[in-house]
Amino acid sequence: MTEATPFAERLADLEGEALAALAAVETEDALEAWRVSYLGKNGRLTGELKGIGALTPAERPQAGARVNAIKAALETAHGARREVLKEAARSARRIAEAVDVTLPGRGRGVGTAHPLTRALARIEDIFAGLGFSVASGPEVEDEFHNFEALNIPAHHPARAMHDTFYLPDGRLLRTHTSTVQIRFMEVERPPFRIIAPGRVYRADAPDPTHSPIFHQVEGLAVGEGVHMGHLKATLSRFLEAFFERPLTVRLRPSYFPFTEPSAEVDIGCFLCQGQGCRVCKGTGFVEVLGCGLVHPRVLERVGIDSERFSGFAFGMGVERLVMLRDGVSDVRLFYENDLRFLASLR
Ligand code: 2NM
Repeated sequence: MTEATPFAERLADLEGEALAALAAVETEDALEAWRVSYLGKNGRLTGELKGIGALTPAERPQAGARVNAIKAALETAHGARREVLKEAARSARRIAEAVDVTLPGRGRGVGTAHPLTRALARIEDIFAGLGFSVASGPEVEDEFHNFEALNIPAHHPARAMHDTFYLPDGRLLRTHTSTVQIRFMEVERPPFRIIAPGRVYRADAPDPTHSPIFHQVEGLAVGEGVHMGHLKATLSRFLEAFFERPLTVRLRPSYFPFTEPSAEVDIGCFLCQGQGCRVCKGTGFVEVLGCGLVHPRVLERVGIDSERFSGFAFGMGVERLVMLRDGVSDVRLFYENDLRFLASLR
């Protein structure tokens, strides 16, 4: 039998069509659909195998052999196509997962201390250079250490509920760190020089210049013959070191219950060189802290002989000093944890 029978021709067409379709298969799903369509139980080639029964007995062996040969060829082609697709998938994954080792790394942000923490450390350093050591004490206090011992009488406006946070048991959150100095003087004898840095609390509504929590550094030096000259020299040295420039320092008479005499300390405005600007409100001077000679009653209250000893004291707001030095216009920025602000300060 040399002439192609219709059956043989159909088989040849089927094989050609199957191989062409296989070459167009691009996905694993399409490959499986192809296998089911040609080689599956109800597939086209299986259908031809069943059709052999309709041929004459003489034609059957050759036709059967032909179907089996095509089946083997299609199976081989299917296996080869599967390998091609798998390799293409592997290759695509390699490209997708490739690491470009030439890319610059993502920088790790390096943390720093909070600007107020840095300012406190700087202030402590400067005063250490002037012979002061650091004292500390509790933030929850009693009325004696916060008011009475400081010569602030029972009905003084500073004691009012609207200025002071009281606890239900009558204790309070310290409104200044003078409490620490009272506690220090209760147990130590002069001469001494100390500063008391720390958090203080006042029942103020927050605004650009008020925060219910802020930081103070109060100072105290007690000895024989301590006078206003020592006070002014100490504060001038401190202020010029802190602001890192020569300054005009002015003491202006004032009043505090715990010092006599008392003074406000002004510095010549370094923004306008005394010409008058928004910061100094046209006066040429900016108030930076309060000070005075410790009231004899305060010394006597803690058992220090005010005939023999005298002392100077001062108190400053740390936020206020940093705001002036670094041009910060709102005290609340220190507590909002906005890194754009915090990292912008030196
Ligand atoms: C200030 C102003 C003036 C002060 C007084 C004392 C103490 F405890 F010795 F009496 N400590 N700090 C004082 C004096 C504080 O702050 C504006």
